[in-house]
Amino acid sequence: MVINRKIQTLDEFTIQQMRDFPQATGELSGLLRDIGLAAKRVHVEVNKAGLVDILGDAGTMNVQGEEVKKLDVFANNQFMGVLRHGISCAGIGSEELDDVVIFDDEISNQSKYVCLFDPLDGSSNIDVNVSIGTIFSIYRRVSEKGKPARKEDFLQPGNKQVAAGYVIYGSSTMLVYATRRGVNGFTLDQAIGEFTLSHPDIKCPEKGKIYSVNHGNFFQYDEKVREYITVCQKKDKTNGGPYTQRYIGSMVADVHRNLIKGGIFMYPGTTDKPKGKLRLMYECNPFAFIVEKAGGKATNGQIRILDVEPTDVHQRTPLFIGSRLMMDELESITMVP
Ligand code: AHM
Ligand code: MG
Repeated sequence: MVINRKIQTLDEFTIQQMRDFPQATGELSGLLRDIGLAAKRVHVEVNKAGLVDILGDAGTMNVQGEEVKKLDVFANNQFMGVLRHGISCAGIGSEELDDVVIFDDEISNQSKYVCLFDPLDGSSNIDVNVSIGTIFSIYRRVSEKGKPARKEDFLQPGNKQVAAGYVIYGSSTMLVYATRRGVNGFTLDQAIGEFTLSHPDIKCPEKGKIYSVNHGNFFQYDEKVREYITVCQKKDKTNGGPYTQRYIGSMVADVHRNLIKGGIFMYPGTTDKPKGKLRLMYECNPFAFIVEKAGGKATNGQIRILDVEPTDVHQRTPLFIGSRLMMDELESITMVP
């Protein structure tokens, strides 16, 4: 086996970034390392999802008489576990849990950060072998250090994120994260069990040819959104087209592809669900932070996603996100009064 020693692992990379920043305490690197560890454990389970009983309902028994955890419950427990036992996180919010969990122990109360995550997004795709992912978002707490974290630490607008990222369990497993210094992607090298830097300094192309939306809801979207989708369908060689429609139904995979290739992803409000389906804190804010840091844009149809003031950790929002010039065109149609 040839080992490429020039390739940096996730740990080496975050430590290198820390060395460039003498004031850094290493807590953020620790947090990312913890997330990387949980991601590796989830990767192992995702890869054997078809072989074991893990698709069953939570609480059922497998043939050995052991309790079977659904994969999304397993993922939630892994992420919560590493963050609880690490030294950098004072509490978590998860799409899987009704309320935030404040760790409230001596070490956690001294921690600088709180973390929100969707442990397994796109989980309806698990049993059909389609890519799924984990999405995470990190905030510096606003409450007093030394005491337990508080609800207001979690209810901060997305523009206060310190870092955000996602893991995609796809044809390979990748971890992509953004800080204010940029966006970097790491592919899991299964030979050494480490995430290694494969996509340094990711930039979202300023335009692309892909639009991603659930066409099944077309007649439930408002008139302006329908008009934009029709513009996408009518693109030809004379005006930057033709466009391709790609919609996996797994946001991590859809937005990851558009981030790399250029494109736009939309989950608009519908007549049945005016706020759409996606969650502001677990899905939209982290992706808005990543895509903006890569040069793209993200809105709720009216304002920047990152400027939405949250009132509930589970709140939903319409989402439009992607390449800058494609977002500009969308806005020129949908934001006209
Ligand atoms: P989940 O958090 O329950 O998995 O739902 C979120 C997922 C996204 O990954 C995806 O973009 C969307 O739901 C698809 O929804 P729909 O089937 O309504 O198009
Ligand atoms: Mg989700």
